[in-house]
Amino acid sequence: MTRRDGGRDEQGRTQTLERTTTERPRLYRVLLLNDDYTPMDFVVMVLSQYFRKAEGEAEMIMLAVHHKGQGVAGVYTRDVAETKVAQVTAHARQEGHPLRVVAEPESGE
Ligand code: TYC
Repeated sequence: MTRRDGGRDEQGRTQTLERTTTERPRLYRVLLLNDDYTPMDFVVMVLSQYFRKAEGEAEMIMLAVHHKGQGVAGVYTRDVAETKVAQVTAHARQEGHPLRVVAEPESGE
């Protein structure tokens, strides 16, 4: 909903636009990438602490990443996804692990 008049009336007063529909924000997948050095236990800890996965599911996702090269840790709005990428990357580096974590938009691009 954009207006050529910049949302102002003839007197230059700001106008209000009513909207009856809402759009859902774009969602981003946070992906874990496999590497040869990050310990399996650390990846399981990441999945349970940062992505709230139960122990069994965390182990399944970690093993799927280990075997297939990458896997989805969770799906979030952009800010949350980027924050998790930053937090997990910082934690991994602090422990000396090369774990790579990235966010990508859910629908293409
Ligand atoms: N491949 C690692 C190992 O054998 C485990 C691992 C799993 C690393 C998932 C990263 O995203 C990852 N220790």
